[in-house]
Amino acid sequence: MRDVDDLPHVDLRDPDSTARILSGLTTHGITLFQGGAERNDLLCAARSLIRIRTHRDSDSDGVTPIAQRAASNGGKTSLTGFTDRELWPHTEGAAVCRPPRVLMLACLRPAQTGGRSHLVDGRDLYDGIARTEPAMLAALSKPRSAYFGGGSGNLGAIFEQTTEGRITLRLRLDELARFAPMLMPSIDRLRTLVQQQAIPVDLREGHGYILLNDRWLHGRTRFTGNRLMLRIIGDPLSTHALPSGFSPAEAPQPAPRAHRTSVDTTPLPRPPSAGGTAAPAQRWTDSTMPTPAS
Ligand SMILES: O=C(O)CCC(=O)C(=O)O
Repeated sequence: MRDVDDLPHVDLRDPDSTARILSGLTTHGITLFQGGAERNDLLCAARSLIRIRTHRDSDSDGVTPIAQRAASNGGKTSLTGFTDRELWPHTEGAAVCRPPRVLMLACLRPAQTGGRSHLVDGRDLYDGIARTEPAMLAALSKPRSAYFGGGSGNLGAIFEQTTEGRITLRLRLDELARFAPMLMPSIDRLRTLVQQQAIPVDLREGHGYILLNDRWLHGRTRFTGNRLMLRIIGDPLSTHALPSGFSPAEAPQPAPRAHRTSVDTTPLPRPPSAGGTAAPAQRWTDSTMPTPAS
């Protein structure tokens, strides 16, 4: 497994930091940074790279403070970010049609205990599965097999191929995810792989990461203390021409016939909000969940 020292690092105060972040995003899909203890420094760095998206939970400049909020513990999964609870590695905005392509997270105040970031490279995940478990890869790439969100979520596949032949990853493994019956045998295995491949990172004050959200998953462990992170999401400026997702080590292979016939390939039925009536593959809780922004 890779560790944090294998990933590109940059200091936001360096004059060539934008170029170095871009280089890290191009080669690794991620760059870790330091020197980002001020909100304005983060905004400045973000604006040189992306068009910032504002959303339900952000301030008007697009920055979202991630801290425990007194009113955020009503059990709503889409608000778990604003508690002290663990967040499993996930894609930001997995439930929306076009998740933000880039996510930036900076630590303004570390936790007293815990709150460690967990980062998972979707390319390593994909390549590992492709090498050893092609039937599972075929299942995870099946159109209309994974639904993320509450009443109005997104129906697609965990791994999707782009028109350029690259692969994008979209995943969350909490109560706002449900999967076609054919995927269920693969989901426990996938959960194990995500856990095994998570790179732990202890972000100190002013440290953070910027990553391609259609390649990397991000999460954190539970924590104590007055932890404060700032999150910015958006899409690469067109001048940077950052392609979606990642190139797999090998072109996607069809699953061996014996495996292909052994799985139920029924696609996920339409979600109830879209008029479907079939039973969910996993506990369906949208009656208690608003449309999530994260
Ligand atoms: O608190 C963190 O470190 C990550 C927050 C997060 O994953 C989110 O808000 O989606």
